[in-house]
Amino acid sequence: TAEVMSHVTAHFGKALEECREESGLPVEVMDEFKHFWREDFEVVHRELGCAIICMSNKFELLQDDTRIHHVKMHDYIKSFPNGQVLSEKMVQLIHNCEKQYDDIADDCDRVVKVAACFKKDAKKEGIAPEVAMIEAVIEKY
Ligand code: BOM
Repeated sequence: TAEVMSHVTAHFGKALEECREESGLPVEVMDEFKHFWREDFEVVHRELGCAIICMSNKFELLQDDTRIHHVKMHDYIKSFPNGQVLSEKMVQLIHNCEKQYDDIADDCDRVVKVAACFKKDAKKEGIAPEVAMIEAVIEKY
């Protein structure tokens, strides 16, 4: 659900600070990770892909091939309130997007494509949070 996704985003987003430098993502492009879900935020910058890889690595959510580690992603999402109702759907959506962009060799370029696809599909499925929902839980993390 969007409520659960707001918790996951609030927690995951904290790692952006640690990844700002090495990813080269300018503050002007994205100052806080919650804006990922804004209606008018375009998920297009290669550096955002690099940042998502770096952030995911902080929580060991990726395999060596930079695709999601299904078991670890499940466990991560399940660690949030009501996480079990979102984890399967979320892994499914991400994996489905990974399959569509498997031919892109550059990891950052591929991951930003996967992330944009995930955002679009999450909205379609009604599990994309409003930024206000993320703001409401961000202080918990
Ligand atoms: O192929 C690697 C894909 C990496 C995962 C991309 C998922 C989308 C990240 C952007 C949105 C994040 C919101 C919540 C945290 C997800 C772990």
